[in-house]
Amino acid sequence: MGTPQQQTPAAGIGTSEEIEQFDAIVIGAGITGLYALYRLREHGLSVRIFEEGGGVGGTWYWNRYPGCRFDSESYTYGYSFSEELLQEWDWKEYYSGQPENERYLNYVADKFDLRPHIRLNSRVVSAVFDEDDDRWLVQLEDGHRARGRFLITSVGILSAGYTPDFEGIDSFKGPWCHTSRWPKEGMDLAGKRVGVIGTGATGVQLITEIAKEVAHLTVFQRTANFCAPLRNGPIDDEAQREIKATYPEIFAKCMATAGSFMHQFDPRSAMEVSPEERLEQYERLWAEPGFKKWLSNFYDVMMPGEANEDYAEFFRNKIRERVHDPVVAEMLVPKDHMFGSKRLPCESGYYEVYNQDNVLLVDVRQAPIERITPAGLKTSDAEYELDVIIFATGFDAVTGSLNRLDIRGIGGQSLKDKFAGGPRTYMGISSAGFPNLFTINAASVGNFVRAAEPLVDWVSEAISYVRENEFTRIAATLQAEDDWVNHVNEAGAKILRSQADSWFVGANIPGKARVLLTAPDSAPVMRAKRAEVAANGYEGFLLE
Ligand code: N01
Repeated sequence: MGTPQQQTPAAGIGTSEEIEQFDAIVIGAGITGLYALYRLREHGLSVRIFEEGGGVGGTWYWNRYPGCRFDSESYTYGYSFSEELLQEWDWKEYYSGQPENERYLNYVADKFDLRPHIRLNSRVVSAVFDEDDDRWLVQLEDGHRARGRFLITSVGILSAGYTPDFEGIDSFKGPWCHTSRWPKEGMDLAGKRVGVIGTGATGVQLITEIAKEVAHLTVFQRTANFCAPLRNGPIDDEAQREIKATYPEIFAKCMATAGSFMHQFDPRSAMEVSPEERLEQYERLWAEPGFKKWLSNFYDVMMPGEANEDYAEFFRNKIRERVHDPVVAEMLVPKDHMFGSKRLPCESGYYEVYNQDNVLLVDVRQAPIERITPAGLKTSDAEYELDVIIFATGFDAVTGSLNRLDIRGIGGQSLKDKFAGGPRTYMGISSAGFPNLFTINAASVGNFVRAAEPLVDWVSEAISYVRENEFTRIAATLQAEDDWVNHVNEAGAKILRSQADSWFVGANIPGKARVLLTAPDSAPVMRAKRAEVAANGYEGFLLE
C-alpha cells in the first residue's frame, strides 16, 4: 500500500497552508469513488477521496427522500469484488431502500478500512493541471489543497440536482427542497399541503410514499411517464441462501447483457408471434418484479417501431385500469414518447394515489408554472396554496457534476468550456489536453455498480501501466476523441434512449446541448473495446 508523501497528524487532514501529496485524488465517495479508492490502494498508490457530503454513499447519501430505493435487484447492485463481502451482507429486500443502501456503503467503507483515506465535508472547487510537474492541484472550498498525479472524477452521473429557475422562489413562506438535497433530519409533511413538481423516477417514488401522510398533495406534471409495478418484497432465509450460493451465475448473467441488468431479451420479435401469445407474454412479465417488463420482453419492443407501440398501448391500458377518474387516467397516460426511451420508473401503488380524495394532478404542460408565490404556486390558469414545495425536477446529468468543478487542463483550458457542446472524451474516460484525468462518471451506463467495477479496474490498470513504464502523462489523443465523439453522435442517434426529451440527451436542461451523454454501446461492447485498447498498449492515448 502506498502512503502519502506528506501527511498531517489528524487523520491525514491538512490545513490550508500545506499541500498534501498523493498519487491519486478521487472526487466523490459514492459507489465508484469507494471502489476506486480500494482498487488504487491495492495497486500500491496513495489515494485521497474528497467528498462534499458529510458521509459516504454518493447518490445513496444525498437522496434521502421518502420512497427512495433501488429499481435493480439488490443482489445485482452490490460490489462483486469481495467474496467475503458478498457472503457477509444480507440484502433484506429485493429492491432495497435508501437507508439500507447507505448502510451497505458505510459497511464497505469500514470493512475495507477506507475511511482514513476519505476527507468528508470537502467540496472541491477547482483542479488545475500543473504542466511543470505533471500533477493535478486540487483546491477545496475551505482553502485546503492537495496535489496528485492522477485525478478521478467519480462525481456521479445524476448528482447535480436541477431546480428550475422559477420566479419568486425566495418569496415562498414555507420550506422547499430538491429531492437530492432532502434534509437529513427529514421534512415534516404530516398534515401539510404539499406540492411536488416532477413525475420522473424520483417523483413517482416520492409521491407514492408521501401521499400516505400529507393533508393534501398537488402533483405538477409536465410529462406523463410509463411506470411499472416494482413488486418489491422481503428476501427470506431460503432465498438469501440461494442468492449467496449463486452470485457467480448472477453476475455472469448481468455481465452478458447490454445494460448489465440480469434480464435478457427474448430473441423473438413481438410481431412474429400470434396476438394471443404476445399478450400472454406481456401479462406474464407484468406480474413479475422489477425491470423484467422492460428488459426481458421481445427484443423489438426496445426498438422504435410497431412492437414498441404495441407494448406501449398495453402499458397505457394498465394505467387506465388503475385510475378511477377517466380524465385523470388520460392525463397519466404517456402519449408523447416511445416506451423505453426514458428510464422506466418502478412504482409501488403510484397510480392508485390519484384515486385518493386529497390528491390533485395538475397538467403544467397545458398550463405552465408561472411563478412561486409567498403562499404557493401559480400556473397560467390557477393558483395553488401550499405549505411545502418539493422539486423532483431531476438532474443536470453527467456534465453537470463536472461543470461544478473548475477543471483546467493544458494551457489553462477549461473542461466546462470544452464540454459545452456535449462531453468530448474518448470512451467517456479521458479528454485530450487533460492528462491523467479520468472522467469516470461520464462512462457508466445501465446497472451502475456492474458498469463501475470493470471501469475502475480498467482505469486502475491503465494508471499502473503508466507508473510501471515511468510515463508521467496519459491522455486521449485528439484523433481518438474526435472519432469517439462522431461514433457517439452517429450510433447514438439511432438508439431508443436518444429519442425522448430526457436527461439521457441533456434535453431536460434549458439551453443544454442535445447529445447522448453516455456511450451508445452495450456494456459488453464497451468492456471489449477497453480491453482491446489496453492490449494494444493504450491505443488512442498519448503516453508521455
Ligand atoms: O429526474 P427526471 P428524476 N416544470 O429528469 C419535471 C434515476 N433514478 O430525478 O419530463 C415542470 O427523470 C420533468 O418533466 P419533463 C433514473 O435513472 C433512479 O425523476 O421534463 N416540470 C420530469 O417529470 C432516472 O431516470 C431511481 O417534462 C419539470 C421531472 O421533473 C434519473 O434518476 C430513482 C420542470 C424530472 O424527471 C432521473 O430521475 C430515482 C419544469 N420546469 C431516480 N423541469 C431508482 O429507482 C423538470 N420537470 C434507482
